[in-house]
Amino acid sequence: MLAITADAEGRAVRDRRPVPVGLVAALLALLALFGARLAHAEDGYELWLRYHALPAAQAATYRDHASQLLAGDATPTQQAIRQELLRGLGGLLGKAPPLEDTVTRDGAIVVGTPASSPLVARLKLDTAGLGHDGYLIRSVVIDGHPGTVIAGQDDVGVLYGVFHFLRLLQTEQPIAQLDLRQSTRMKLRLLDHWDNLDGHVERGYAGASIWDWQKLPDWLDPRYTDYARTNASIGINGTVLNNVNAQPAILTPLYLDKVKALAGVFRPYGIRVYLSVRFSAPIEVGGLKTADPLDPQVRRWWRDKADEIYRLIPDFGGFLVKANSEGQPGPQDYGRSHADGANMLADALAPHGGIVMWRAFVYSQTNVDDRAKQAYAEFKPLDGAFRDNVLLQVKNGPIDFQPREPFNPLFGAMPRTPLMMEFQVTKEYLGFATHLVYLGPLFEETLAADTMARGKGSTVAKVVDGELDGHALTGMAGVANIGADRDWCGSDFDQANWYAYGRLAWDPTLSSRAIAEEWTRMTFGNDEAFVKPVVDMMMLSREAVVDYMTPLGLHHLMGHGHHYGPEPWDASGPRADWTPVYYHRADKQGIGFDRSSTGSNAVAQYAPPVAAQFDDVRRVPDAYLLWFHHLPWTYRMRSGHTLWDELVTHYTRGVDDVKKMRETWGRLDGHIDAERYRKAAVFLAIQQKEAQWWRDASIAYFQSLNGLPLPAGYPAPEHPLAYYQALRFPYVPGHGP
Ligand code: GCV
Repeated sequence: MLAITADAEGRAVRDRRPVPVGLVAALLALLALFGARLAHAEDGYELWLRYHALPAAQAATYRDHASQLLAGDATPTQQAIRQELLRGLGGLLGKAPPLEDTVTRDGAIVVGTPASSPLVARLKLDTAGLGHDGYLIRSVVIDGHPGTVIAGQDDVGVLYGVFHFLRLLQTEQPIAQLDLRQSTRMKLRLLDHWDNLDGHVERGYAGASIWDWQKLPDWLDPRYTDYARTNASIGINGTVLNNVNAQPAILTPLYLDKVKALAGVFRPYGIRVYLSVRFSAPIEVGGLKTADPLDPQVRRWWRDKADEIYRLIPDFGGFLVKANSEGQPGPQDYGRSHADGANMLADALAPHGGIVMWRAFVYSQTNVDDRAKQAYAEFKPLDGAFRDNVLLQVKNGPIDFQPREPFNPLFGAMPRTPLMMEFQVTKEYLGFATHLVYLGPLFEETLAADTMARGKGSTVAKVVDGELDGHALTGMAGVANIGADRDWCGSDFDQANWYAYGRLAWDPTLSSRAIAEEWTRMTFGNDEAFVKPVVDMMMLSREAVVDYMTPLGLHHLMGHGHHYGPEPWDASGPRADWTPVYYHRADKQGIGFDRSSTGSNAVAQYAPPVAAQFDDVRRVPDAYLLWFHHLPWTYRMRSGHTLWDELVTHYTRGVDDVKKMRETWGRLDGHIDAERYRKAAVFLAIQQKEAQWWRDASIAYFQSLNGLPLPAGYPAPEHPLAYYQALRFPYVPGHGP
């Protein structure tokens, strides 16, 4: 009998020895498995952890540095480390190096902590200075043999180091002379899922929730492990499982058991679970008559609930709370402050080491003041009033995850309170899943913004990572874009936003371009003719969406409720600050929200030098012009154009940029697998169609107000305004129950 096997390069090899029947069966089973893998070959499921075989020459070089593996398996995290190394090296190099106990040849990879590995201990590395979760990767000589050590102070640090090491291989970096050291100041690096218990994801564009509550706690979908691995690969160390518009049932024993099961899957990967809680849960779940945070019975209820949770999940992270915002209950229902509410929960969690993330996304229907000012007005006076285990979670901008916003004025304004960044990874306002918009530049722009709060260089990143005001409890949250779609995020390019968020949560000073390149190489391969144009395209994409949706500081012009497409004319209820006309304030004469010192004076919430710049129409960056100023259509811009002409130029440039992105992609056929290529091509076509729609509908509407002609050479909207106004979309994903 002849057997066909494969050599390290995957070439078929004939073997003339007889093969036992059992082996044939095993081979057939393997083939079936391989076939199944091929069936899903490039459906995006593997994300950036594909570990597909590297080119033969590159793999051969790496094999010299991966001749044997020394990795313990005494803890679940160590087992996860081993598995990842075997899987990663096995895939990338064609064959994983053997696991051994002693270094016997050149090219060993040694992983562990000084406590878990006598070899690492013997090397006397400076792991203590790495801090929690930190790691180093170093080329060393062990027992006379050159090798590589991946070490941390704790198991999770080692796991992160292993992912970093694999990334070096995936991106084909040299590994012969390594001396890398990585630590983070960001203690909490979290994903916030807006997942409801019925499986619907609020503002989710990638299918249903990945949490199968019905089958939990018994059925642990293997996807949960892949979720944990993927997050660990970018340093994410916590997940808030449910929507901030929280259903009280999550706190019942039925659901807590399910939460416990998920926590068990995530634990080896260094990921803790957190829950969003509804402030009125003591009434709905506890049967009390009130949820007043100063009521002794309410306080006891939360203490008991915290005790119950920690009995089940000893490393439970804590609570995320949306209170007195958009109809959610909160302490103000009882005449108490946000600090009273947060502190009550903090007191319940403190004995167990848990934390409260209290959201600053608060604005009121009855407050007639500029919505952009309300969170600051509410929270700034409470600086210093929160317990030590409370963080205030602040959205990047003062309104709501728009394509571009100035940084939130709370950053830098509350030195005695740890402020946690909240970014939105899901693209609620940036074209959902089908628009290719790489969010790295948006995140980077916010983090690099200088609040000037403690002088020059007081960047938002330094506020958030605690450096500016000396906070040890620090964090970042990203509203997840993950769903049950096979590709996790609704599109392959949206995976880059999950990736970029995680990388920046670990190190907020990273460059978004460098992150895009890393991601592209890991996700699609290292073909230089592909990588460069794709990274350029990604870097262009954020400015493109700003241009075709909301140029020059415009904001909140999208469809009512569902947020799909343009509706700048919308003036419907139930509240003014949910309508575009509230934000653009356009009429026959001009456009823009006057937040200057002669308007709502929102500028005064920024540190004086920033306030002065934003207040001055000649100094405010064009990108924020209509955010802070109301100007005549004929206002002369720096470019020499009138404001109206400039606006039309930007709208048109946005569409042109999408056309360019499409052309770029069009030239890349054949460089990657057909499945992912085709999906991105179709999505780019959708994006072009919708960018045109945004441009044309916006121009048609504003032109109906100002009656001005379009600048020469700029085409008129394809349809009359009435056409765009008549469009209806009753079943938009991510919206409503
Ligand atoms: C979870 C916006 C979104 C809501 C979201 C809210 C929030 O208003 O449209 O869906 O609710 O922000 O962040 O709480």
